[in-house]
Amino acid sequence: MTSVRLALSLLALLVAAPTLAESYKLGTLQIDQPWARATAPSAPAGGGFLKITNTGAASDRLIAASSPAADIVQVHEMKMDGSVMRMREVEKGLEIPAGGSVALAPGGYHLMMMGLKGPLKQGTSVPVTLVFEKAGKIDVQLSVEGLGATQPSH
Ligand SMILES: [Cu+2]
Repeated sequence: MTSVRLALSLLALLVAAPTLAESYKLGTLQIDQPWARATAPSAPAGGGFLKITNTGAASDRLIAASSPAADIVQVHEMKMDGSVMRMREVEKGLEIPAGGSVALAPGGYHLMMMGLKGPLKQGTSVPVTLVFEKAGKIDVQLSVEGLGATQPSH
């Protein structure tokens, strides 16, 4: 009972909190809370995160991404290689299953912005174009959170 009440009050808090990051709709896809982690001045790359929900009856794939803030944007996955965590580009794009959702979050799938043209500064936003195999293109704004942020601050 106590935990239910706690969960409910947390939920109320979340609902009441102002949201900085937006939600976007593209066909049957919904993109929630796009954000990026601030980078140190000399960092060559930065990570972008968001959640993609597919309310449609057919799966789709995130096949490409780009941003004016970076030379290249790739969709990466984290994989254990023995005892070492490595990341690499997702082959053939990231599947968004019909009726399902995929989270790009620290420690897992992420957008890797490589060849940054400048540091990502907290409180700013980074425009990114996402390209889906079926749904097409959409421009989203990643809100930049603090250096060590593991999730959006709001
Ligand atoms: Cu990466």
